Amino acid sequence: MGYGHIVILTGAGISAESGLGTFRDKDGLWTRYNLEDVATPEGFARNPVFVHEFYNARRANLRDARPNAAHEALARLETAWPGDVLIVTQNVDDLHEQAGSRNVIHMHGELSRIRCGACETVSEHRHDLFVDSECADCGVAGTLRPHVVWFGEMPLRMEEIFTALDECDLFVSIGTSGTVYPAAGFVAHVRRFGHARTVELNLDPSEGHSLFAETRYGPASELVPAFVDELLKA
Ligand code: BJW
Repeated sequence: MGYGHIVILTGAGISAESGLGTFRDKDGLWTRYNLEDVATPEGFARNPVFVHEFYNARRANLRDARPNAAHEALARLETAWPGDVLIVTQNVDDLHEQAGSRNVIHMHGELSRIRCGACETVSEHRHDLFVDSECADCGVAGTLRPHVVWFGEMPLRMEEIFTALDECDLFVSIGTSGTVYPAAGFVAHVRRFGHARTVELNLDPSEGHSLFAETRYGPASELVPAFVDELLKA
């Protein structure tokens, strides 16, 4: 099938087999941490030391993580496909880029970047961050935070994402529980305003599974390469 514009939404499940924990599964991050404490601006204001420790540990895990067969298959698709392939990821890891994907939007930010609250500069930072760390750009101390999107904050590049959703003719959702908006609403948006084939690839049915025209369940490292092979052979 000649899809001109493919949009692929990914979530924590695609990186689970690379050893990065998901949020809501058994043993997920939200079973060990209260999300109000570590993933809201209010939690950061209350206890920045604790939030920095949480993200320092996540950054350390990411240093050892490598892409799995699912990330690699999506990179292969982008290279081989004659039309556009856009990955919109909710993940803050860089495993899509490590696998070779180039057209990636990190709507919830990136673990390897930090942002200064004083000068707004976003810079690469792959090591620990502390409450008294100084901004390399403006020199002010105590203003740096992880460049991630917390609850109550606006996800990044939303205009570009909605334009791509409106234009796409294939929308695939991989490894997300479909519980966090606005990403959880993308499939409904595509069905309402677009014309795309909608496919869910996940370990278990997501919250919005009934909105997808097609669903397949199993580990991403098996489902995604098989799905990409089907697209490339069609
Ligand atoms: C496998 C697998 C394997 C396992 N293979 N699969 C209604 C409308 C709009 C907004 C709201 C609304 N109601 C409430 C809101 C506000 C709120 C929200 O959604 N709350 C809900 C809890 C109800 N949303 C926000 O505040 C967002 N901002 C916002 O809405 O701004 C206003 C706005 C409105 C409208 C348009 C535009 C803007 C911001 C949300 C920020 C989320 N931040 C986090 C943390 C990021 C930093 C960090 O990583 O620390 O993002 S929370 C966390 O959840 C993280 C994830 O990206 C996100 C989604 O999680 P994900 O990826 O789905 O992971 P899991 O663990 O939930 O699921 C894993 C899945 O994988 C499971 O299904 C497994 O089965 C599967 N799996 N192993 C395949 N091997």
